[in-house]
Amino acid sequence: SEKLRVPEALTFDDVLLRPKESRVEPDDADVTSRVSKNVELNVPVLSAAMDTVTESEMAIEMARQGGLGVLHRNMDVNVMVDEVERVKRADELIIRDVVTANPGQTVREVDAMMERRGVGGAPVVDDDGEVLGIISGTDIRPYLEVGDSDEVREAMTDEVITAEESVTAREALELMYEHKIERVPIVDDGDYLTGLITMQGILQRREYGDAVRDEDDHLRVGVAVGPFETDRSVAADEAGADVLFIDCAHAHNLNVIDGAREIKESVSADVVVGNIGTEEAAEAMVDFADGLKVGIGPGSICTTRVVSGSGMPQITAISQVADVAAEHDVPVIADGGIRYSGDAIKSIAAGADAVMLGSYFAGTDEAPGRVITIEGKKYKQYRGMGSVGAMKSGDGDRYLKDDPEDDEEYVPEGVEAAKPYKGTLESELHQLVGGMQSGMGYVGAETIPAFKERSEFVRVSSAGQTEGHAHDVMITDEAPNYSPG
Ligand code: RVP
Repeated sequence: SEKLRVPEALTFDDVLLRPKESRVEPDDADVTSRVSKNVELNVPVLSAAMDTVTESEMAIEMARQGGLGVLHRNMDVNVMVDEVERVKRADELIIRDVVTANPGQTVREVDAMMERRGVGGAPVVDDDGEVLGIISGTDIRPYLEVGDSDEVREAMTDEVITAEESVTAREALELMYEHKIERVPIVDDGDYLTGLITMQGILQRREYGDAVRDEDDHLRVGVAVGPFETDRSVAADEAGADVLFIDCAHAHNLNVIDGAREIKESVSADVVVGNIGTEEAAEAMVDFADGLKVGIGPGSICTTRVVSGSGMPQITAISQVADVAAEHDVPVIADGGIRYSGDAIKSIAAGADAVMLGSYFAGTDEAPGRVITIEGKKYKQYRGMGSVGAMKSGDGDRYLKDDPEDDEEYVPEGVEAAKPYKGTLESELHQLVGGMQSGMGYVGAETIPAFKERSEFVRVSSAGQTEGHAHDVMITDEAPNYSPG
């Protein structure tokens, strides 16, 4: 029958990268890439928009490490705005929420206040915010010995070194060295306080040399929005979101595309549309999308394929979408099903520019949720956004249902689960990216674009698959990047 003449579709375990002549050492492989037309990443990795994976804590750490966190949308719009602002405020060069002292306070009061707020010094301002001086623990100490009636105005340093808004980190640091100070108040042209730069803040930023920042030097963040949530999209955009992700299990739905188009017209942030898994779906949105996200059913907690009987194995899905996207210079994100670093780099070989992971990061400290102990082993909760639990605690229109209160109404396409506790995101990412760089070394490509060009797949049999895993041994020590599936 015609109907049974079906094309084959492949996934991660069906293929391997063909090793090629190389002079590329993994450490030298450059993994800079793009997530959308206007947003570059230093590490081509995103954390999934799931309520057990990405809130501000995860997003902050992802951006610091060079990737991008995508905030989930199981939260009210005002909470989402707060979360975006939290990411934007983290690692700020100029601190806005400055602890200040008043000239009439006693040194003892200021000492207690600085202790409570965890700062080592404070600009002294009058009631209008004009900078009169600066006071630090060093200024206070001798006064504390004498008595507690001394006023800040006597103890403070009144020749304050200040800078303007436009100051760079380097200039601020030079001022600090030159004047042997640790804090530089930022003032406007009337000498009114607008912020503060600290030595500690600058040094902390230096630790994150790979951090991904926007034009204003704030960490970048992605936000998931429903295809019909124009209001949420506008709010996220205004709060400073860099990329909006239309969050939909089947974006090749004409209503969804209409909604996504409307959102794209209402915001200035990039808009990534997904998920899709075919050429035709890509064709239907390349004209307006700033990025395409691929994945119909590959997720570890996803049951879409068994529940609906529909889906597309991920390697085929990525390459189909990428063929179309590349012609229009639209970046592609491979979302779901990545268990090992090898799967991630195979995704790039198939044509993706970046990868999105849920399960891989769900066990880290930065993921929301508590560590639970089951039979002496530590776990963190991890659930599909189409699971009953997640749908009940959100508006759940990724997997459209009528009455959110009625359990029986749900036809879930996801499960609720747990992942072994993993420690820091930084160490997980180190393994993931290190493995991807190894893949680039085996193929002999020094950059992501070169790797996409040069990589080739070979087809693997089930015998080949078995050979690829640890076999015929009893594993005695856990490897940081491998556990037998
Ligand atoms: P994984 O990394 O394999 O855990 O997959 C994560 C991805 O699974 C998410 O980014 C999302 O696309 C998809 N997902 C999330 N919830 C569900 C579901 O309930 N079916 N699927």
